[in-house]
Amino acid sequence: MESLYALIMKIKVSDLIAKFFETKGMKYGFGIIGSANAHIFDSIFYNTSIELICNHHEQACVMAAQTYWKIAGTPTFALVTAGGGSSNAITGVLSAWADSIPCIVISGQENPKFITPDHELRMYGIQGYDSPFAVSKMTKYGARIMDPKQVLYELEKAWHCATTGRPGPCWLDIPMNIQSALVEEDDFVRYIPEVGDLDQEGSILQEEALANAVTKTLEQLRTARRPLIWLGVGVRMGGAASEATRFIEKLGIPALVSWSAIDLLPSDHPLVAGSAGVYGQRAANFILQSCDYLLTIGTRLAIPQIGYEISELARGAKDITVVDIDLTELKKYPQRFTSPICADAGKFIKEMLVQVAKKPLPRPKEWIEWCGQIKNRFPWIGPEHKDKEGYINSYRFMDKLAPLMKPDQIVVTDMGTALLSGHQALPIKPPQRLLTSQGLGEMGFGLPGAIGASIARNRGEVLCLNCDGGMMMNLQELQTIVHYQLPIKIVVFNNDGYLMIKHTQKAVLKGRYAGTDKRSGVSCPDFSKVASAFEMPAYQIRTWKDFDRLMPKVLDAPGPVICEVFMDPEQFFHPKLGVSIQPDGSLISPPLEDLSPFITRELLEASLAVPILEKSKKLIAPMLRELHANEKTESSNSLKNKLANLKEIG
Ligand SMILES: Cc1ncc(C[n+]2csc(CCOP(=O)(O)OP(=O)(O)O)c2C)c(N)n1
Ligand SMILES: [Mg+2]
Repeated sequence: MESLYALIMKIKVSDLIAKFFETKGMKYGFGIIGSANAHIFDSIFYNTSIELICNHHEQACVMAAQTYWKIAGTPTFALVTAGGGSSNAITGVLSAWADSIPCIVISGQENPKFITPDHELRMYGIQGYDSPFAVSKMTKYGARIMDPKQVLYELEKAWHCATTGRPGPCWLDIPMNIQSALVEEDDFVRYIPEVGDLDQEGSILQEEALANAVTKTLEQLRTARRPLIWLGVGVRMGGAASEATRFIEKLGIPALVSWSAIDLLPSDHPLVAGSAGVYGQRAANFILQSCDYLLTIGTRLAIPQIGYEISELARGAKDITVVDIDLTELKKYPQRFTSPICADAGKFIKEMLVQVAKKPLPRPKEWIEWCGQIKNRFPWIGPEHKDKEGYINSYRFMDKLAPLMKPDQIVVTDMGTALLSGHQALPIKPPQRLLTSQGLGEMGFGLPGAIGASIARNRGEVLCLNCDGGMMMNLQELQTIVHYQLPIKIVVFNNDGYLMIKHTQKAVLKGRYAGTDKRSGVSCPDFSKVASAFEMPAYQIRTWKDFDRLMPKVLDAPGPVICEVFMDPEQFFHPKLGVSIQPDGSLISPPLEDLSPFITRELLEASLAVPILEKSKKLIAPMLRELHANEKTESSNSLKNKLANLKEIG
């Protein structure tokens, strides 16, 4: 009798895991069952209030966990089984790692008696392999739990590592018979954070050191003639998203946003300069290259943002201050990052607000005016985006879509057209959100990303901008959407295959297509028929008339919808940093301000507060005349006159 009582007081490890997640505030998790994780599935399903969303591919579970975190603001878990179940999750884990997203992946595993600790065996028992080791280069912390008493310790440690410092995914591998073991509650080992558990913890500036770094930075902003701030998603991660607009207004300094921080500031704010980069907005790139002091906060300044030639980044600025929580990122380009500051972006911004309230900065009025003129001169939609007969241009689509969006619209994009047009031409106003996979850039992110965001809003509405190729990489998730009746409006840009890669083939392989369209090996199904197989309504847009008639219906539909948009299968993605082939066959890699299609050298010169580079003068630009044929030279001259004054003061 006594031993039976003792048994009842013991906790099943899988129940402890489920309770742990519940106490961390998780309302939803994502998973796919197998024999190796069945105990945990059962415990979460029957013994907690957490709803387990069952995807149809493990990569989708982790992708959904990413957008869940972005919208809910709290991490969740992906629960996968052994073998292929866990290896399928790896793309999602790498993607979360690249984008600094906290989540916990739990994988089921073969029983310990088959496991060798030294990685010698390729496979353990049935389907087992060393999954934490396999993902060790893309997780902040990973462990296999071989002792049931260690479960709580490992969960607490994984949570701490995932959510502290620069966030990221953690992975716990739990053998089946550990999941089902019974442990006395008092026997569970607890985790107390230790120095050294997190890399670089000691390097992050705090309190007085942080305040001093802020004072120095404000001095630099004070003395600059053309100061510019570049905000990244670290600002949101640091808990300062709600302060972002007030921040730039209090400082009174123009600001760029990285692609992952587009939804931090209203695109139409007079101080918002847009997003610069290889696929940047023309005005944003001019402003970046013209500033004389650059302060970046919470952005890792990836190549798509800063271009290929680091020495040419913000080339009008002698000094670049980079604020990042990750010391390694700060050491990336020592020749150009002249003042690196290791700090939490949110804390840095909050301290700046405190100090600037005591001692305001002078307003760089002429510079702000100049930035405004450049933005007016180069709107996001230009002559390069005109529609081709029979098709609608994807950039114009974004422009027409924006006014139809809801004030709190969540937009999730896949790659290709959806990513580029979505990030170059869709205006966003917080609390609207724009989410995608930035670092890994994996096709197929759109559908699971939309699922995670919708679930985070308790089955809320999401607009998913997708492409024919991207749809096919996680098509099975349509059933997850239908099963949970998620009101996700899916726009599919249909362009006969892989348009982005067709352009690569045009640029470097003389336009020989291989594996990029129907004739060269890749095709996509009729998405209206796909929609009907999943019992979803379908719409097709080929003209602006269709758009006006159908798009409001798509956006107002109560449930999931697929809407195909037929675009030119050869449409350009513009503007973009390209290369220029010279008459002698040599290649010139233009600087960041010189985006394609090229503008006249005269206009380029007039649009910069720094002299144009010699190599820009050499570029031959067949599209120049065509693009600016109807522009009167006076307009460029008057801009030049207006700017001349500023150049002198700069
Ligand atoms: C998982 C994955 N496989 C391959 C690629 C390489 N890739 C980048 S864009 C692209 C084509 C995208 O086609 P689609 O989704 O239809 O967009 P489009 O460019 O046609 O608008 C490919 C194959 C990738 N980014 N991700
Ligand atoms: Mg395509």
